[in-house]
Amino acid sequence: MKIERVEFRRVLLPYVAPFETSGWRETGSYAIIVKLEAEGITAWGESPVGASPFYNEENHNTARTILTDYLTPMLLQVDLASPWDVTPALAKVRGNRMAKCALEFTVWDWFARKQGVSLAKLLGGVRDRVPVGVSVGIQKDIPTLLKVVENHINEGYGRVKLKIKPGWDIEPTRAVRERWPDLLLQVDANSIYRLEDAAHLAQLDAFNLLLIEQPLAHDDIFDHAKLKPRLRAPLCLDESIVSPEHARWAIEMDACDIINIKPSRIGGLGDSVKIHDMAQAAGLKVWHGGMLETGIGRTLNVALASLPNFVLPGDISANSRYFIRDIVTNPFELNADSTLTVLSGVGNGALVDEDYLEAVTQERWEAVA
Ligand code: SMG
Ligand code: MG
Repeated sequence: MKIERVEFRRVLLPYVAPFETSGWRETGSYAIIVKLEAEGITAWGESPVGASPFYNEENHNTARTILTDYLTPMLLQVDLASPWDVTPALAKVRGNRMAKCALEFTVWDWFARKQGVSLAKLLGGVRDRVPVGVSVGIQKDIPTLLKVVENHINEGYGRVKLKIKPGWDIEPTRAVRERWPDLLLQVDANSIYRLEDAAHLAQLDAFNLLLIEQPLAHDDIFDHAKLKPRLRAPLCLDESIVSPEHARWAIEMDACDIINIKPSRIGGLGDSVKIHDMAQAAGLKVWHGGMLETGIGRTLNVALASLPNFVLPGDISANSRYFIRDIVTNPFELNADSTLTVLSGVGNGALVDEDYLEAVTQERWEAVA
């Protein structure tokens, strides 16, 4: 397959509520939406790249530059036999994985449509429903946090993740655990602590957590390996695992018990499947993380999470948890058992609301072969 035309849009899609982590606060998504055309088939994809380089090193401006100057011209020259050909074709560009995923995701959708199968099937999915939870940002005080968590439990979410940071860690986690003794509960520090904080972090062991996510630096594996034996709760890596090689290093160094797979952080679905398989072979569980994707990215998150070793609930909530209005006309609804239903139609299954997409587009650019 040779790509004939590819159109990019940078949108600004407002959230229902601001989302705050240990290091930054967001009020909307600045995703890059991709529409690709070849052989009469139109495919859709998304990079959920952020407004600021605070989660990883990229933002929507760097992604635009790298896509325009390098990635798109490189991919337009390649005759693609399968979606697995995209990552090697772009490998010469170092890093910039959120930019790369915009193209890689869209090519997967194209091949699924071409073959007349669902993206989940093409990826090797085995489940028709995937367990999900909700990620709760840092709140102004504990009563507010309890109210927010209660609302999500009433919506049907069976697993809650709390964002933590120094000064907002032990007490909020204790308060949620005391109120809901049986809730599936986990925490995420987004890289804010250092190894010297090990004894402090070990206080979280009192709360029967499913996992502690990425306590140490975004590019660290070594100190996580030193931290792991000092915690009883399973240690999960997010930011640090950006490639199959990083996953292998973490496994060989015994730096984590669990891996959070986000295909955007990893730069593609293909490398995400590789990490899923490596973790499974090594006896490590994986779960699907989230980057507050729009309705387009959400379809591929659910498709990927249908693979067998995604055994813990994902950060893949229903569309209405994120956006006042989404850019698809077929949003996911939460099932009563805290799952989302995997789409079984052809391709990723997103039905794009092109009028609303146009309304939220801030910039548009394209490349033609
Ligand atoms: O998509 O539901 C979601 C959010 C999940 O907490 C979430 N993601 O580090 O895991 C993480 C964060 C990154 C968010 S960056 C805005
Ligand atoms: Mg995380």
